[in-house]
Amino acid sequence: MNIYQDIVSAKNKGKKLLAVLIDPEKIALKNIPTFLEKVQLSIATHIFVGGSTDTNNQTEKVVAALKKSSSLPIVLFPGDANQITNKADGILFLSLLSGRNPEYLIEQHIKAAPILQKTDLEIIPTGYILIDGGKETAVQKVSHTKPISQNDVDLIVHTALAGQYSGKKLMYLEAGSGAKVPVGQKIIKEAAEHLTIPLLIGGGIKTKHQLETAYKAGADLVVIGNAFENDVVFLNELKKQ
Ligand code: 1GP
Repeated sequence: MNIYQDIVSAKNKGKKLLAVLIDPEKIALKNIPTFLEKVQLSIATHIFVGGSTDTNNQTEKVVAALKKSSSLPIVLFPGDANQITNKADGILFLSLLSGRNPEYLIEQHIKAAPILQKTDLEIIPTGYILIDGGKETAVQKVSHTKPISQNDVDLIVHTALAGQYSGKKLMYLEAGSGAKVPVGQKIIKEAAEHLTIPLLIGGGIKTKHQLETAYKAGADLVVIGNAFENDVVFLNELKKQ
């Protein structure tokens, strides 16, 4: 499995990708097999696992359960270095580029380095840009950083470009989990036009229309968490043809 190369190939072919985000703090282990059955029937291409916090250290157990019943790549999307487990296939090594908190720009990475060195995880350097989604989100609270306004398109694009120039292999524009307003079309379009690396969009996407709008604007991979947790009907609407 080469997660990154597969994302790049999909981008080059114009094939859109969808990640189902599972928050280990929210999913009950016993519900995983049934949930995964629906995921496998859908157009989802990846499973991301992570949350801003994992107080009860559920990540490893959840990943192990997912691995048992799914053939999709399982990618860690960790809020901090404690959420790393070798049982997954890869990890988004995230830098919170919209913020100015060294903890999420380099400190957590230093803590993670010796752990990662002992794993076989595919490490994917990813720029992470928090964009105002109309409510204070967990990332904002935990990271003590402010999101960039949706009106500040230039700042978002310049931040993303700076990330690409410093070697990030993916760029994730995030409105925050449960955002009222997802990342806007204009932002996605501008970012996609300026970047050459794959573009990930997430936060507050709850309908097929919003998903298609994000793809049309230029998202290569969309991440959906809350809407699938709360509403399996939506997941069923995204059945493979
Ligand atoms: C959060 O972008 C992801 O980090 C997904 O957000 O849970 O709102 O879909 P939702």
